[in-house]
Amino acid sequence: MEYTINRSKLELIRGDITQQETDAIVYSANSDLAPGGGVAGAVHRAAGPGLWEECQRLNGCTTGEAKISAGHNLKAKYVIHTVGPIYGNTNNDAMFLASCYEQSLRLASQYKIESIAFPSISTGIFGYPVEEASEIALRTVIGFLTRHPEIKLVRFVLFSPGDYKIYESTLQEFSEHRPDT
Ligand code: AR6
Repeated sequence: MEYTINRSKLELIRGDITQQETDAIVYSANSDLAPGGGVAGAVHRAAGPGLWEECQRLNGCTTGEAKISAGHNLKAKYVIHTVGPIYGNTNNDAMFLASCYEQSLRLASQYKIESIAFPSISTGIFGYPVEEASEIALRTVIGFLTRHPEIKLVRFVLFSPGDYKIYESTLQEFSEHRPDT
């Protein structure tokens, strides 16, 4: 599914984030940026050991923050590492989750990245309900693209068909209620 914001494109696909040819890919990291399970493990495996070597010089990452590194063996030139909230740990889950997307996009803009792919942050091991998370993710990205035309493409890469459907229906709802239509 596609949604346009001025001249930028927001895209939803089913797939594997490690295979994306966007300028940057984002993944949900732990605070040490160490290879873990889930999407973090997949990204570190595909990027090779050089990614973990570089990560050890980045001074970790706090919840809601984002760091950037090279893409190493990935097709993407950059990897953006962001730490999502563990659902239910604080009263500010939504704020931290929005911050992950916002901080990642700010880094993209600083590094002149024009295309970027995101997984569904916090909705695996960290337990964030996908419906709620999809609203926050899509709203934050649409808001950013409205203000930052220099980012040409944001792609959400959903791993499971169920997650894809949920993101699709959230985006469908947003497009039915967009102010300019
Ligand atoms: N491509 C796209 N999405 C993927 C892929 C992939 N290759 N693999 C999994 N997903 P999770 P979290 C989806 O658990 O909840 C790690 O150990 C997955 O289906 O990876 O943010 C980190 O080190 C789910 O929808 O991340 C952290 O400690 C989504 O990615 C912690 O887990 C996120 O699932 C982060 O937990």
